[in-house]
Amino acid sequence: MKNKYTVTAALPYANGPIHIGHLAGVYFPADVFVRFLRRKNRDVIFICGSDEHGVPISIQAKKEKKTPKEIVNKYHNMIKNCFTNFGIQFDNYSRTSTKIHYEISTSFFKKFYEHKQIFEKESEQYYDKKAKQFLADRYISGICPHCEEEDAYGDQCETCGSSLTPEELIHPKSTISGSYPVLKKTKHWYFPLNQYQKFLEKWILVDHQKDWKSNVYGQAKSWLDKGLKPRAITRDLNWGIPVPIPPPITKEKGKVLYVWFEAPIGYISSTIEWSKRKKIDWEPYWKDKKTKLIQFIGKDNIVFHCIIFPVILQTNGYILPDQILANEFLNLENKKISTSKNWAVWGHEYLEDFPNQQDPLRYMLIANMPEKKDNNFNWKDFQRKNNTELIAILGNFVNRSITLVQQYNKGIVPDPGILSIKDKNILKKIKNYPEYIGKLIESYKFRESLACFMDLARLGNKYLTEEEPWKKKEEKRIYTILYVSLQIVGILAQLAEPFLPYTAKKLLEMLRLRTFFWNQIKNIEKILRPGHSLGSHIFLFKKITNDSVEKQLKKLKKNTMNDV
Ligand code: B3M
Ligand code: ZN
Repeated sequence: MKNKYTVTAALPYANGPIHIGHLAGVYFPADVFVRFLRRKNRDVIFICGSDEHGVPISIQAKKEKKTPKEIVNKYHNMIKNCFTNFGIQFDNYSRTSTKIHYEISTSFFKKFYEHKQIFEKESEQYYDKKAKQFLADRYISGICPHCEEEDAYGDQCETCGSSLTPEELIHPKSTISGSYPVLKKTKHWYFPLNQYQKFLEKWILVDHQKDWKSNVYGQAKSWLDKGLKPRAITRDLNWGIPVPIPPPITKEKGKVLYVWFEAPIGYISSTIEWSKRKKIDWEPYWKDKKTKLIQFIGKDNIVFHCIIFPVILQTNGYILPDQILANEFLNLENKKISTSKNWAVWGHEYLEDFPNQQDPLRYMLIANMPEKKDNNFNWKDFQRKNNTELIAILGNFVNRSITLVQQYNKGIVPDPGILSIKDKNILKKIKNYPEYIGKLIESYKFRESLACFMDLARLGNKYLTEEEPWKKKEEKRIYTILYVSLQIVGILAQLAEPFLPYTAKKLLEMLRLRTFFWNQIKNIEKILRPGHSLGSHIFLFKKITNDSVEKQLKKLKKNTMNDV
């Protein structure tokens, strides 16, 4: 039996559409990785879904004057379509409002409760008497004790960046009613994370010091260095999964599971949903020691995936993640992407403005992925990458090769004839690319793997330009050059899919070629055999004009002006 891979991508909050920061940070790298594993014929499932609970949803509902349910329905569908339209191929895209997720997440809670692995504690929290509700940190604002900004939130000051607790705010007020909140006693269930300090230290600091990315490792370590404290896993909110309290405590009302307790369990319930649909056992994907769990997450999700979720997994006999991958942030035109300021490029709007041009954005965002440090998206750069890389290198090489074969040999792959030393070297060299690129993807170096793919296109382009078949007198030599070029086009067609799935499809169609498993490619003597007739020519990319770039820049400016 083949070893299994369970790959998860962070469940996006269904409180707004997907923007380029999400795509570059989590979903494109995860999709590249999974597409590659599938092409290696690995047994892999790719799991995601919408995160439909938590304060971000209630806040958006208030803002849009809608119910939380209406909000999650609206954005769940938008997000799901956006992923589909960008070619992100999840095996299952679920949502945390499903019955199955309620059952699974509450069963985890109940088990902790029954085994006395969680405890109750009373504390004082801010309460809005007017709105008759406890206030989540985000619902409290006040003066920042550090920079004296007026509108700092109860969890963070967006002006100076300090993280805060509501008690630290000077003159706290409720953002719901504007009234001054009072402290009121409330009871919650706590997870004694401190008891798992040793286990986590061994698992993270000893087992994964070398193979985790430094941003993830560093954040996890700093939590451990500070010493873990018990953490509440319930909240006083009226939107969420009700705490499943067995008899003696049924009087507790309005308490829900903390979203960061139940949302990660959503990966499991989404897998179970998939397994029911596919009639395949889900347990080996989460419990077999040989299965690799790989989690792609956002930078601000690190602690939950490195500290809280692993404890939930471990105490229930599940496997622990092998890798947790987070990127840094992507800025837009040198400014922080901000949903509230509408400073973003939204996935669905991009596709309206650039229909059928998924791959240029995938290319741009993979090439500029903020792997080690924050990175920047700007429209001019997008235009440059599309026009001078995708079109001028990849597109140009493919285009020239195919049209020349049509012109000189009726679209039929010619015989190689007599190969020069240079030809032989090139034919040998291109066979190494599947392995080069594969190794980079396997070590999560997505930018480099894409650069390596483009090197292959460059190599082909250079070969054709240097050999100038159109200037050759001897027909046989022309055939040889076209044969060699076509082999390069063939390998490009085989290797493009993880990065540029739409382009790969067009390439394969144009060549009338089927896909091979990644490891087979190097052993195939001739990717395109002499005598094989090619399909008709398709243009791979469209030029991005100055006008369309100006339009995008104007749109950004207008959005922000409207909003302020
Ligand atoms: N919904 C946070 C976010 O969208 C969150 C991730 C949950 S993963 C279980 O940034
Ligand atoms: Zn501040």
